[in-house]
Amino acid sequence: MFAEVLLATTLASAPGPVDFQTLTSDLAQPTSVVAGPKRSLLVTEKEGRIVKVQPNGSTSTWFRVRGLSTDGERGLLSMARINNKRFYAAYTNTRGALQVSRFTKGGGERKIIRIKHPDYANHNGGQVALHDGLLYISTGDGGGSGDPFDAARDLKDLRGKILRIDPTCGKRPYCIPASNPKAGDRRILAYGLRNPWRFSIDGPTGQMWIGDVGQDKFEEVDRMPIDGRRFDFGWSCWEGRSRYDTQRCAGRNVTKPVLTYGRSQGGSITGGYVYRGARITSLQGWYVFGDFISGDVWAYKDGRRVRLGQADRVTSFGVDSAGELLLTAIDGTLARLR
Ligand SMILES: [Ca+2]
Repeated sequence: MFAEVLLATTLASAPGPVDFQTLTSDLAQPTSVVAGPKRSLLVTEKEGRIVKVQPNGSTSTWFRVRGLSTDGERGLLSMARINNKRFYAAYTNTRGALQVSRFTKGGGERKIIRIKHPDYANHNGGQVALHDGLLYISTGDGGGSGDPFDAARDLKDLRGKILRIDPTCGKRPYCIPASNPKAGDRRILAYGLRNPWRFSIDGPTGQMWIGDVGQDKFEEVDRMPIDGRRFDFGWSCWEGRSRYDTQRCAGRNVTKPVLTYGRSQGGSITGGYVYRGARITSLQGWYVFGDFISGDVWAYKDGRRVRLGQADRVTSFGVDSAGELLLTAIDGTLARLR
């Protein structure tokens, strides 16, 4: 009896469909959204513009990142706000490298770190996130197909990774946090990734959630604590829970994905956020993510996945100043989940 009540309660608490309320559809290939000054939102566009969106949906140019390449998957890929004037951004420079810089509105660009990526326009990673003063950066495996440089497992190569650095370090562009892994290249927090286009850090649990875009068969969500241990997520030995290149498996201690899905459900994962807002009670504590190809948006928690709705060509999720979720789509839409 008690178990049945518990089960019923658990099932009843699953989130139902959510609405995607369009705030504006005037954007040009938006790639990410963050909370802006006051109640505004800041949206990065692929071509380098950062757009300020007011609560009433009106838009204005807030900043322009220059000197980037925009072919294929390249462009201005994400930003992390420091305050009303300063922010970090990740973009591909004119040589194709992933450049992470600190910008000051009305001021200059302070280059923090650059990861070379000259061969292919795809798999640039490109998420930046600021958490407890440290900067987290995702990088792709170098592009092409099948990890051609065998970069993802290589701890001497910064591609196919998530890095953590301290970006405020006196005269140096950055330094290595004392809490980072002790062995090898200490900047590397996670490896064995293919194209971790979007990741997020859930403050209350101290977990990082990574959406890693798959090769031919499987999209995946990975998860790790950000306590300074380094995790290997398997690429390109594994694609999801399936062996991909058996020549690249030796000596690895791989952490399996939290969830995977195949081509019947999508073809390019867009990682999201654990919902910590107040407005959608049933969604609290669920990880929300989507798929760029199928347009499905799902929520995941404790082994369960439910579909929330449809958002075609979703490029990113974001969180506003109240903790509510947003999404951007490549057709120019910024929408609020509610
Ligand atoms: Ca993996």
